[in-house]
Amino acid sequence: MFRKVLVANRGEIAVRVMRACEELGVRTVAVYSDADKHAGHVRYADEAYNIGPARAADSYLDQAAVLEAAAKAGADAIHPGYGFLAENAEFAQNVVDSGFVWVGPDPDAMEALGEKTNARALMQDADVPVVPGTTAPVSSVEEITAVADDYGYPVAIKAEGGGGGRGLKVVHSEDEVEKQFETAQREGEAYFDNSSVYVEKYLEAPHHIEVQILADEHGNVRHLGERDCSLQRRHQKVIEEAPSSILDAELREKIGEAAKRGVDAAGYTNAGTVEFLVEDGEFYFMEVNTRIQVEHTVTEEITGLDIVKWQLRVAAGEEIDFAQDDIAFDGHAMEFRINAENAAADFEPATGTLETYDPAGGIGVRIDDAVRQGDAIGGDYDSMIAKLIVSASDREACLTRSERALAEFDIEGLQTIIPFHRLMLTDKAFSNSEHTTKYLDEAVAQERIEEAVSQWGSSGADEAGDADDESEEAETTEREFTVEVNGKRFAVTLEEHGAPAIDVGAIDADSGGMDRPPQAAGDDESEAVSVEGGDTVTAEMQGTILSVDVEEGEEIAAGDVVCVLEAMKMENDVVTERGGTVTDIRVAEGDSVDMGDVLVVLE
Ligand code: MV4
Repeated sequence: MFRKVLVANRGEIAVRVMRACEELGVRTVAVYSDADKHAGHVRYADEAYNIGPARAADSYLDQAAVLEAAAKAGADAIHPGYGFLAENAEFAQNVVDSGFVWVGPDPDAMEALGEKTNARALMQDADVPVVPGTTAPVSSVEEITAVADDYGYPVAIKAEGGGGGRGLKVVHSEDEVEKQFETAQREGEAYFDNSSVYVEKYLEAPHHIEVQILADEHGNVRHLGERDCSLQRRHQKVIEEAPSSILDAELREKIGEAAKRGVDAAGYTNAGTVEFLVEDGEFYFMEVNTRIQVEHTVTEEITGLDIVKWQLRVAAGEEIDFAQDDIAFDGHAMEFRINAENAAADFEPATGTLETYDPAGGIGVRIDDAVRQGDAIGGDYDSMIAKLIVSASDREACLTRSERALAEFDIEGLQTIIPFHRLMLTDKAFSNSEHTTKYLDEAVAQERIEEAVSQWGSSGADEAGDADDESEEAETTEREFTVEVNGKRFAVTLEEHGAPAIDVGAIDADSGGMDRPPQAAGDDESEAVSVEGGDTVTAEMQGTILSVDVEEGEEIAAGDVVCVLEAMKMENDVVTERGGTVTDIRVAEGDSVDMGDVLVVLE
């Protein structure tokens, strides 16, 4: 086993990986951006290195800085978590070439599966059903209409480098083909630097079923069962569960074996997920995610296996010590992403301070998080505060226990998605497992969401920043300080005897005495989008412009969507708070923007 592992990530997944290291007797190294000096993963690690001198949101993507920290720390392996560099085959190869072990699949397998038509061809050759369509990029309108002639409309045009819904265009009739073909190519170029597209028959109401697999370097491949991730909003998973209610034992066995055949053919090692669309009892390969996923937890709960520990063991060359038949699926588990989002306002990200953070507990409840009360939320990174994972003997018991756990979960100071989860637990389609991937986007009424938020929403969401009212005279003068020496972090405790409490200004009573970085404190801005100087719309976070939805000279009204900003895999509608005439558009599709950048000027 390794001696020391660097985790090239932040937040709950970094802590999740470090917990596995701890149990394996492996020392842990964190990297952090300036915005994250006091973040949970930094607090958890044995040592931590600053890699974020410039643009905070980009720090975790700075390959050279990560490798330099690993060398300084004397780490022998790098775990990428999910997001950031996790599916970057080139980085994986750089890690290996720099003499570290990559805790993930072979870089060549990552590359082979990252190209979608390549993955489709590979799966088809391995006898894994794929959605009918092309297994090579298309270069003409005729190739697209040919697919439609064979299988009928609608068809989907997808970007070769795509995934997560970006670069996906649905075509309902022949006269739309040319326009959507061009749009898909343009989007592929803008988001993935690759204008190649391919075509599939479009399934209208599929379930999203994904199979967890684990493979070692000795030729052993296992599947750890499936997860149902059909409850999604605009391609963002909201609730995930295992097992899926729509598979019977026979289909489960078939889809599990197909996933194993597919990754085996790709020479895959480590953990991974094979995504399928399932419709009318048939399953079709969609894509492979070559990383640990957010929702791996529900599989761990029903199998009793620690997937992250197995990632580390397999990467260290150990052999899987259980047979496929040894894996039992026990009970039912659901994961609820606890996002800082106002579901009633189109799920816009909420920012503020965790005035109260009191997670659920008790039997069947697991919390994966990296925050504590007093932390500032929002702005720099994605909006996930924590994951609540509930397990019970069967789905019905799991639903009941989830209601209990979500009612217990107390977050004050900013709005969260908890009211929406509680609504789903009372929802007939969800509780009967009738929901498909279309359900959230098309069939949940806005009034029901608004009602849920007013019934169960957080208080104090609009009063963030009044921490002064709550600060009291500290009884002890012992305080923790963080010292950074040559880019390495040390915790220091200072005690001053017989002196009054040190006045630390903005620090609130519950924050444990640790100051927070000013750029991460959302205490003067509880809205996701701000209008500064009364006539500009600015970016509230660093990201990429997916689309510009207004034109110069256009009259727009308060609440109109100005553009769509992608940050950390989230698509965010940027809305204007006041109406006016668009006089200047400062960004275009595909542009990178920083927090505070002006997007559009109004008059
Ligand atoms: C599809 C599809 C139906 N038919 N492909 C969305 C994410 C991207 N990875 C692929 N996606 C889809 N591809 C065919 N041929 C429906 C979707 C889809 C979807 C898939 C999984 C979960 C949620 C979804 C929501 C909308 C569309």
